[in-house]
Amino acid sequence: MSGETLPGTPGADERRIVLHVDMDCFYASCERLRDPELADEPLVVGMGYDADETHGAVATASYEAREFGVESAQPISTALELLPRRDEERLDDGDADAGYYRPVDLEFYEEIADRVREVLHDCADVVREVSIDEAYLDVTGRTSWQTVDGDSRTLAEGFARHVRERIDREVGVPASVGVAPNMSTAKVASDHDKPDGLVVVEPGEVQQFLAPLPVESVHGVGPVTARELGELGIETAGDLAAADPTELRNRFGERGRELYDRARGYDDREVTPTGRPKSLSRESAFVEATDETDAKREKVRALAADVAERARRRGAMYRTIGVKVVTPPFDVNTRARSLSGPVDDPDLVESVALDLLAEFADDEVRKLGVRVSKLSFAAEEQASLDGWEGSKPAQTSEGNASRSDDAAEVTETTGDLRQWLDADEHDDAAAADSGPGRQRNGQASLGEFE
Ligand code: TTP
Ligand code: MG
Repeated sequence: MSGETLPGTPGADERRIVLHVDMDCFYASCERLRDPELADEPLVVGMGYDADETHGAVATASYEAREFGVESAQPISTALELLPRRDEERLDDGDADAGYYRPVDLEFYEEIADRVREVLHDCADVVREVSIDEAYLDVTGRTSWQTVDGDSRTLAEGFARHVRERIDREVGVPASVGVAPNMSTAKVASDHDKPDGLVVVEPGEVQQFLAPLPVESVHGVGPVTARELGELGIETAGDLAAADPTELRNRFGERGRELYDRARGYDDREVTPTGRPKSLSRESAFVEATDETDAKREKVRALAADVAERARRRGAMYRTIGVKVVTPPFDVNTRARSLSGPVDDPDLVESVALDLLAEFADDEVRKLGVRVSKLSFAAEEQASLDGWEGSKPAQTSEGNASRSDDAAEVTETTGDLRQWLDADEHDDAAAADSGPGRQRNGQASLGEFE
């Protein structure tokens, strides 16, 4: 089937089913996963924070801690004034007005995020990951806007509930999900009833849903824009939808028009899959520099197996295998070997990496890394035969860096990450959608969030 849209069919977007999944207080939920004692407690996760100290800033706070006024990007010292730190040494410290504080452990959160991604990819044909805890799914081919007899709820709602439950069951962290016929409305919907929310906006209800919401709810409107809009008497999404688009464009440029469209619930962006990495790498440091051959070889073996496994999971073949060897004080040596054609061969990754390591057999080593590059990907899944799917452009492009892969790069990495990443050939195409303030390693930077 060609799957073409019939001529004159209004708004193909009306039929689309887009899910936006955003994990609830994500870093805090990860901390709770490994320490169930933190469940239901006020919990603050601090960036640049060390146990018992007062420096750093809030990365996130559990919903219980938010009740005290603690919020992202606040200095830890301010959070401590609002919510004193619980004395965890004292077993009887049952002070209801005290909270737990934990430092950010991005490596662990990335592992959890990877497991969530696996569920999402299993649930949808197209997944666009936009940050460590957020993704859009196009599930048009998997469910429908229809209702079943005797139930006013759509099949899409049941599907979204199933996605949320799978994340909870298989990973153990809570998510909020928004369902709508387009991306920007799905995003607003996922945020509408956090935490543990499920908000479904059916095609005929988009404008009605958006209209009463404060204008800050429109995706892309931060506090600064909201203030400027307020000066024009625009307080709600409905006000924005009713405003004069020419005036908005004069005041805010092209963005004004875009925000106007979003407030009206018009957004024809396709959910495009997160781009592909150009290389995959993993590295790991020794606790202390070592010249022991066995220790070095053992680490390289583990890294090689890990990288090869990730490549296989992503359907990637590689033509170049490389190692990175960091010797004291901080000398970074990279060596690589190219093959005659692309392979998916974990044994070869190991043997080539060990071979390249041999040059450093007598050297003291601080850190080791393994990388596969010159990646190519097997053909994409065939378009499904249900007609609508087939109308989408084939997704066969290669070469965009993905946030998820950047994130994955970080997983086993400490210290001089940049050098290895810089050596990797990433492009930034996918990063443009990652939202303000999100650095490409999945950790948000402070002060940049609108
Ligand atoms: P968010 O999804 O914005 O926040 P959240 O998941 O903590 O809470 P919510 O339930 O409202 O979605 O960001 C995801 C993670 O990114 C968050 O857990 C920690 C990190 N982050 C920062 O490090 N700094 C910040 O300023 C923000 C907003 C987030
Ligand atoms: Mg979140």
